[in-house]
Amino acid sequence: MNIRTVSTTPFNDQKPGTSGLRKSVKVFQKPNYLENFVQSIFDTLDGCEGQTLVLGGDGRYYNRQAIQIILKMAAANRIGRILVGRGGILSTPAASCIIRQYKAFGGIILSASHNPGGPEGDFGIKYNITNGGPAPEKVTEAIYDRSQKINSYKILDAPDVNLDKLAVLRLGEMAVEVIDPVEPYARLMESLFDFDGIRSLLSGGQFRMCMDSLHAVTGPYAKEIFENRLGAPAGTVINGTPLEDFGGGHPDPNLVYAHELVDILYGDDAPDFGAASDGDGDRNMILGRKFFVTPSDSLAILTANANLVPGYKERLAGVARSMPTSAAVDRVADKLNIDCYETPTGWKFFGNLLDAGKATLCGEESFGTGSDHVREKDGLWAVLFWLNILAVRGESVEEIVRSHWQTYGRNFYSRHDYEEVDKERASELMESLRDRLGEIKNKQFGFSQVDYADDFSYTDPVDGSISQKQGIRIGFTDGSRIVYRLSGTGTKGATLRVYLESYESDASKHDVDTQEALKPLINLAEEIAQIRQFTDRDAPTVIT
Ligand code: VG1
Ligand code: CO
Repeated sequence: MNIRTVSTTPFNDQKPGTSGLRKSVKVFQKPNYLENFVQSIFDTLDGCEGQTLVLGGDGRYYNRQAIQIILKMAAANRIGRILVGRGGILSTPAASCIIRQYKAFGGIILSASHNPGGPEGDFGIKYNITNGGPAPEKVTEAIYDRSQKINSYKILDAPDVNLDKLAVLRLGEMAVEVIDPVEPYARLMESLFDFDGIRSLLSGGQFRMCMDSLHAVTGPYAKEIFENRLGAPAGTVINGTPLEDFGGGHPDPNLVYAHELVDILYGDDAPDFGAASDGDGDRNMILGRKFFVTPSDSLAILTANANLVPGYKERLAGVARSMPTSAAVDRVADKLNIDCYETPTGWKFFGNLLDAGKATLCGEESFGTGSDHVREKDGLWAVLFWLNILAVRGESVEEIVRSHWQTYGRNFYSRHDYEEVDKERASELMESLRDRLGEIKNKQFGFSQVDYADDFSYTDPVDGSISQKQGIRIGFTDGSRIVYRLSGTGTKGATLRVYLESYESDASKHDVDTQEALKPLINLAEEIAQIRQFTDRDAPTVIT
């Protein structure tokens, strides 16, 4: 078989964002676009020749074509072996799990996560390192630098590989193993949770759950785990067949986009427990009967109850949360007397803390929770963690959350997103805030006295690397907080995220609607940043 060297020229927009390179499918279909980025990855990886890589994606449109291209390029770049999920499928946490189990050199994951799919939707690609986690910034920057100088790529002339049958094949000199995408992951879950206890809960006929896979990658995983291994009735998993366009929806597990599940959990005769996951399976939403658990609370509750779960009993070294995530978990860490780390947004910042054994559980306000079992956030893992707690405590989701608030107080929390706003105006809004930080620092707004105002900068406690400009935060003396940052995953215009948080210790005031409780802060966020003026919007596009 013939290895071809194809000449090419750089694309100036291949800088990875919060989680890899994300663009519309149309951009990825441009001649050489995918190839340039993939060659830049291979060129950047020192010593990848002869090594094993893991490859798979969330099954969205263009997944199969991209996999064929990447396989042929890997063979031409002298990779030794590729483990690819059957059908080209691997959820992001399963890819992380497989990289670790097989001690692979790294992996390439194809996903645009919660962004819509299909020919008019988005596509994405990211590289994960040996620990199974997203490449840190120094690697993504090196890949980008390379992409700006690239002048050729290598590809093997060969027929497409059959991805639909488990097999060990050859592609030129390289081995291709088509592996079961579910089994290694399901086995890992069995090692962490009390499957017997959860099985009694799910098959006892009393307790009912509904898992919405939103036509995305977790369908086969959820069916195998909940229905086959844990005995939940058939039909527990809805929208469980991965579709290339996710049935036309946003595979984003929140109250807005997972509306079918929300209708079921808020309807008559609602089940006891509901959950949803996103496009690539790393996010989760947890619902009780007519009750929503915020992701920030979920992290705090998992931490507070970790001793009830076999895989975590008496072994929490510390916890970590992204900066915009609420401080609910900080209060639990305080009580447990363990460290709590605050990192920039994006799972790549947890990698070092997990590797060094400084953090055991991690979470983000954006419906992401996970632990040191892999190096990605993990949607089904969070669902199983909740089921394990429910099986042991025998209380409802709502009872568990309310008693948590009783003990620790409640952190009211919401995120307001302004999607697809003008890029330049959004940057101007951020610049204007940055310019005024000194002046905002000592200000009094009505009853609210500013405690601190800064642009979040993070120094990694393990390797000392510094990440600056990670979001403007304004904290008030009563513990409430506003954070502004621009999304690094969107593909159209800019997305402004405004994160709002206030704290209430008095349990008699915990029943207030979140948006109501945050009203003064929402008004303040507008007053300080002039969001309407800069975005030309009267209201956020999505509130979570
Ligand atoms: C968003 C979330 C962030 C998450 C990232 C990737 O990033 O805010 O918390 O880690 O998506 O999640 P941004 O830059 O748009 O705010 V996923 O499920 O896309 O891998
Ligand atoms: Co995701």
